[in-house]
Amino acid sequence: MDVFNETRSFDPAAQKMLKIADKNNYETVWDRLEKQQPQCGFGLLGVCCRNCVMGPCRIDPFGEGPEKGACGATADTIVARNLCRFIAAGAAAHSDHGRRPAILLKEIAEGKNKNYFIKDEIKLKNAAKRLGIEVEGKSINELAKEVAEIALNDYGKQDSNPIKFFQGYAPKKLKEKLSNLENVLSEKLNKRIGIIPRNIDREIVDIMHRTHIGVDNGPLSLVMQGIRAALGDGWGGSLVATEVQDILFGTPKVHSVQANLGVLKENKINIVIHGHEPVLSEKIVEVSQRPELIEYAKSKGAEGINIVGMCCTGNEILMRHNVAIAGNELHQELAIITGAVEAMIVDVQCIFPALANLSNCFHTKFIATSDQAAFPGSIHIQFEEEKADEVAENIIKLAIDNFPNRDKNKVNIPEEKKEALVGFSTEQIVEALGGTPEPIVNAIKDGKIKGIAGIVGCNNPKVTQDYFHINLTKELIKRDILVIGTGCWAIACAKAGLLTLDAKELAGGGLRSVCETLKIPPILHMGSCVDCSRMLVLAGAVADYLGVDISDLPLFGSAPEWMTEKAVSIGTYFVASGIPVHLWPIPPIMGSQEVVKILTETAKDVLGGYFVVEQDYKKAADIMEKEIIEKRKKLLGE
Ligand code: SF4
Ligand code: MSK
Repeated sequence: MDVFNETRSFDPAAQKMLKIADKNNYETVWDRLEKQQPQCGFGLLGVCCRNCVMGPCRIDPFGEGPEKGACGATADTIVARNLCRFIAAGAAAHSDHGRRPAILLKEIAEGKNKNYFIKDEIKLKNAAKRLGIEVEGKSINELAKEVAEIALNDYGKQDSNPIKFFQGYAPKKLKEKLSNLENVLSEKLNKRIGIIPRNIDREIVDIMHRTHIGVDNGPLSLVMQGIRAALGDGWGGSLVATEVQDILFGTPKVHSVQANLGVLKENKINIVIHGHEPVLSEKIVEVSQRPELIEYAKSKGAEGINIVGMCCTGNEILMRHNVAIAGNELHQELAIITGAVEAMIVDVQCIFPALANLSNCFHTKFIATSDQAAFPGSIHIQFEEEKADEVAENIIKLAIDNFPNRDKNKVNIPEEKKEALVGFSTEQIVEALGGTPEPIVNAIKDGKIKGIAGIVGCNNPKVTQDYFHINLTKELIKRDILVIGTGCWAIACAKAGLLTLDAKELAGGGLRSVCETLKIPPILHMGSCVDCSRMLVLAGAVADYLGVDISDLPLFGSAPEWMTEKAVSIGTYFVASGIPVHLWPIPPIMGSQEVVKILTETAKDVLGGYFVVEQDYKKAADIMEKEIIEKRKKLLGE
């Protein structure tokens, strides 16, 4: 038994690969994190400020050192500003992701891009209706152009009206609640407070402006702008990404795929696609199926081409195609260490720059493709939508040409892989329910299901990989709580064999019977990080159906192994939409009692959602279950 590596990862495939890494001195994220210890206490508490060069300043949390920065900023101001910048970066990453498919949709509609076409016309029409576009008598291209223009206008308009995506998709009571809250807080603080997003980009720029030295110093005012930017992500940028990607590449449908490093094939050209945006990965999947490329692969001694995903680009192609997923975030280095990867293709977000050095220990070509993301030591092949087919073909050929360079003595593919039922878009869930949320609502009313938990987020080497994800999920379904989610959590569940109909055996009796009736697993994979918007839309649909606010529903969110700034934005828009959220590890806010109070207490009073931190999965499940039971009782008037 390798106890050391068992504390690093809960996944047997990862444990095996870590052993190989240790033996051969291949450095991984766990090694580098260890070298960072002890980490800076000021940073962990969020009390250091580098927002001007009178600093850096830091506040002594024990009251023995400075209580203020050189400009006079207190710990409350500094923590709130840092939190806002975290949210801004997360919202920017998601929202900028959404911009790309929106531009592409417009170009397709105008006949400027012939490499892509619109796959889901029904989704396009539904989106158009939501956005208030008259659908009758218009061609698909006309509708596509109007939808794309509304999306792009939501990024760039200068008036103060709510963004159209929020107006068209958010449930009625949420809109009313946030609008009232703007008035109440403006009066209370004697200063105008805006919460409803006016423009996806502007709310992010606004944060960067107000967190500049000498602008906004009020913790509540700052946090509210953080909330506004996060709402511009959840009901804006991320939603644009999900909706437009579904229009372009198809709304996911339920199907089965395989998950974990065992999906790499000894006799095939293995290409791992890692990152977040599906615009290139869709092309790679499509082009890799061309007979002439398969023949070319065979001419190099391989049996074919094996495209697999990693992280959220992996989730995007897994949701829409029968493409296996090699792993979640902490698997990215381990995939290379199998020695069987001809090419690791990356775009943006969550990609370790360390992959460049590591791939030098193997024959793997580490190929960067985004103009936004340089990886020193990588091969850069610039992706452009107008040349998508050509770029995809070049990348695949490079991988094929690399196959003869594979060193068979270095190949170690673990056998672990599991079947997973995936593709639970909101549309597929509603279809499984027979076209209305009624069966789920009835199951909650009858007490067969207590409520729903949405789990999101990453891996973080500070937490044993997948341990919290798997155990919390099992604990919740055992307690008759249906679990839905996205991102690296979903991949963790897929690797653990939890995304199957058989997983109902791990569920409580009530949930099991619902799964049997609806023929769904008790744990539903809803997609990538940006697809957290699917959960919002689903929650909104149920709230509107019942005529209540989202905060009245028995829902709870969790990000049990989070690490990215995007996860903070997701958690914040869940909370702002009325869903309480559990987090582990602790976010860097503990240096300000006031900010902690706003996020854990004030938010609960005014939004219905709030944050809670808990390290133990059983205690986290207790907290979630207790709240869900209370909400359910209240909803039923019990
Ligand atoms: Fe220090 Fe204030 Fe500058 Fe921050 S903004 S670094 S607290 S002087
Ligand atoms: S990839 S944001 S580590 S979920 Fe979306 Fe995974 Fe978190 Fe990146």
